[in-house]
Amino acid sequence: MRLLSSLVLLIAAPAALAVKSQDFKTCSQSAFCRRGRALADRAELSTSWVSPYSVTPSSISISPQQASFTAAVKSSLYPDINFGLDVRVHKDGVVRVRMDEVGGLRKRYDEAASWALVAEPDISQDIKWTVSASDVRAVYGDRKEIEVVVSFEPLKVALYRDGIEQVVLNGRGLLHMEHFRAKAAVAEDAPPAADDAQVVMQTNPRAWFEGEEEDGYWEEKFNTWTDSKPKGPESLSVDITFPNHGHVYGIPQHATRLSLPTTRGADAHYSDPYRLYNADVFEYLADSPMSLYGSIPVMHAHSAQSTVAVFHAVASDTWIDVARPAPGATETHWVSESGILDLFIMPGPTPDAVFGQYARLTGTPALPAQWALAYHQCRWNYISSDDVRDVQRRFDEADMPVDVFWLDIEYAEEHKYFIWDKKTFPDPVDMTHDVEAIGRKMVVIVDPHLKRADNYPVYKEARDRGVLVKSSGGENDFEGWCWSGSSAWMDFFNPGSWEWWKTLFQTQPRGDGWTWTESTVDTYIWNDMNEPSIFNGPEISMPRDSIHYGGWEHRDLHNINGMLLPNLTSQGLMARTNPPKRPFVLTRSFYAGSQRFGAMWTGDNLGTWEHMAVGVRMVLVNNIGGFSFAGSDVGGFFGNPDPEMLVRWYGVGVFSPFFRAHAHIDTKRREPYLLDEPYKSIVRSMLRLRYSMLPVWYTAFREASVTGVPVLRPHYVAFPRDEAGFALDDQYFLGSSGLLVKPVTEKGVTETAVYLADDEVYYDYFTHHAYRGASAGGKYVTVPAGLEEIPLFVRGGSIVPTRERPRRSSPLMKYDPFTLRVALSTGGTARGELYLDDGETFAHEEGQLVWREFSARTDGSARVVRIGSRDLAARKPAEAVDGVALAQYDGANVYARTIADVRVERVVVLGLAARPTSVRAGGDELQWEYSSGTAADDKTQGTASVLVIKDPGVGVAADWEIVVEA
Ligand code: NBV
Repeated sequence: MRLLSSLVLLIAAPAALAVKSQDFKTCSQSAFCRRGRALADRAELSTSWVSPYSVTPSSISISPQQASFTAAVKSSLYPDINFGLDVRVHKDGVVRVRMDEVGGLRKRYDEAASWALVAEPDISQDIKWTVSASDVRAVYGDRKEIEVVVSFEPLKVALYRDGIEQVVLNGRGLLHMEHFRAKAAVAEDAPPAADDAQVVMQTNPRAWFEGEEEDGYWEEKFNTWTDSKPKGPESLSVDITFPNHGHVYGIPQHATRLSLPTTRGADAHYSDPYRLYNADVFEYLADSPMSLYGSIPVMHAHSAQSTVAVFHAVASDTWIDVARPAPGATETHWVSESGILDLFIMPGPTPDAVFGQYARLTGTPALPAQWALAYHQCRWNYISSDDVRDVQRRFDEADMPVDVFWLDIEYAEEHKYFIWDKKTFPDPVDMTHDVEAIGRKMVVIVDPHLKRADNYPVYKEARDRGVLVKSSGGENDFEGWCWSGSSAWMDFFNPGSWEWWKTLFQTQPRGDGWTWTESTVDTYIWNDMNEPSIFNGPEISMPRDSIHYGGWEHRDLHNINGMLLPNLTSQGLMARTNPPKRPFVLTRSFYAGSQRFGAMWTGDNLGTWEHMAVGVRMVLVNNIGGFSFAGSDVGGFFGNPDPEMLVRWYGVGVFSPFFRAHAHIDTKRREPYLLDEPYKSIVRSMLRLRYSMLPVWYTAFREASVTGVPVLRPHYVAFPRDEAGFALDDQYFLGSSGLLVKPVTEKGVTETAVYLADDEVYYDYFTHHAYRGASAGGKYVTVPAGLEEIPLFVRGGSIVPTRERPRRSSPLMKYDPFTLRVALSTGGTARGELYLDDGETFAHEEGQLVWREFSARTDGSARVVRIGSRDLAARKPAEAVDGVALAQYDGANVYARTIADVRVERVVVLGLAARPTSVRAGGDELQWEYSSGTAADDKTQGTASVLVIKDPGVGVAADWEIVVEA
């Protein structure tokens, strides 16, 4: 191990080990960010500042269908430069505002949306723009409650709901699309220097607007790198104000609070803006607005009255300032290095509505294979086939379930991905088959850097096809340094790479090219380092003047670059079999739309309590950004967590959508079977808890994959009107299940405070202790949180389906019976859902599925409780975001028949008002036990009554009713 790790350290360029904050730019080290912030400062100081941009009224052209219009935009400072504005309203009320330079010296990058959007959105049929002397406006919505107003002079776009301003673009006059210019011409134009800002504004407004100096226009240095900027300045600044929303969330990925702290103004929490520039930040800080591995330029703005959101489809380096000029109002300022303005305004008015609107734009999360929701065991590295077999054996001996074993970069000979190092992995296919014996899977890493070696077929074929990124100037293939030494990078923007890359994953030989014959159709993929991470590059990434297909500079598309690898890889995995199986690809880098291709994780976290806590928040914010399938390395990537920390980290992982333990090569082995007692048993119970709840996770994922409403839901999503919960980010709900969890992320804790938002009963999942919330402003309750306890509650009114037979892997649970936990509300009712399908193919898209609704109703006298199950799929044929109707659904479908014998083996009813006198199904008296509990009649503060009905003789996929009489 030691030997291997020092070898790796040698291979890694020294730069990789020296990465620190100083390797990444601050705003003041980034010329366009400096320019953007300076403009905001000048505008702030000036009393007479007005934006130079205006719409030319005579140019307005409304489309024949009325839903969109185009117009010419001018800047009073540059009358010779032309801009075009295009505003359209989608069928679901989303407003898209695009602005580009027209007929300029060059073309701005305008393709970000084409990668992010799942399809070209449908345009509304319900819009009529009205043009007046000062603006163009449209009113729409069911109640005609929404109004969009585009003011001409200065250009301003505002969205109102019920007459209240929701979103305002350029209200502060910070819109600036730096037009392309010729170097010499600008130099001649250089404004005279002056000290007084007001004087400059009057005498030389251009200088006032753009700054007196050409700050970093044509070249920029950072540390030892020089960025040649052949295109000159082309940044884009826009202010977006939410005058009536006091909280903003989103713009993952940052290690910070869910409700974004301010970055500007007197009370600014951070001094730098939030940055979106995908980067491999070594040992990242647990509380910082710095950029991390992925970027989703989506921001929700929320108040008790409404939720709105914006999505800016821009792919270049972007800095976002957040200020709170007054409580209940938020100002933001977005500055991007290049690209067009392509802004989607989502009118809400609720978080769920926004999720649907965003999902219609960028797609819902793919429904994962069910095994992918189980436990994953990773490490850098399991060093040999025998090591993998040994780890598997030890999990089995310890009676700990696990579904997936992972191989990091050391499986690959000289880090030539796909190529097994036969010294350590002499029998990869046999090893994989051994893992697959009880339905387990292997995940193997494939990074986007290709070793420049003629004996590496993947590199050779990519080079010969001309599908590698070019260095500045566009002549030669770009060369950089990564794990594989001197490397080249795939350019997935090149369509010539697409079909070819997919063929690599074929497990059968192909006449005209290399394929991965030493893999199986159950080998899945991990894409790392795809920011891209380049050890000897600026900010550990690719020089911005590198050239991609179509002549675009890397700076134009940096933030979407990382998304293309998992996109094509997942397609490659699907193409291996006919019919296809659901792919699984884990990606480190991501962008808006990445949710369609697999899972993400939060990268190289540290084994500290702070990182554990912020990891929970980062996963939550990723859910807000539409990317539910998220997790952080359980245990922390760096460091050796003590047993207490490791146990708590498992508690976090059990309630993360993606649940994987991982560790750096220099850490001690920490597979959970190595723990001593009592830790080992605690982790075993936690793993079993996750497995028992796979039906809940799967049902939540299915809902997200249809509606876009995320799997993890923070309080503002679950209770959008409850102000007291808006800043909460350490507890959350799991899908629509009614499960509320608060993972413990602090050392030495024995109890914790949990916030209950409403006047409902919440039952402790394990002890059945009942807690009652409060109607106004919610209430905190103190709950036990010892090391063996995860604070987990079922909200009254929920029915939670689980499978409680301990198994070694999730495929072994396929025919296991179910337990239903019926948590009665204060009104004596409950409901829940269960979604099932084969868990691995796409047959569900043809209606091969089971989707049940469970309900409990209490009659007026509260003496009879009827618990029933009915077919939900038959009743809700077109719930989907895109109307993916369950048209072909038939209750007796082939899949449903395969589980016809799967029973409900236990029904646990919490909170019955009185001891039953009889419990019957289909007229037969059932076996049951009842304990009356100690809770008062209002079901609060005490142990709830528990009725356990044993083996009620009902099928999980059948219609039935159980009648409980008191
Ligand atoms: O491939 C090695 C690691 C991997 O284990 C980790 O999960 C990634 O985030 N990888 C980064 C490369 C470098 C780590 C210092």
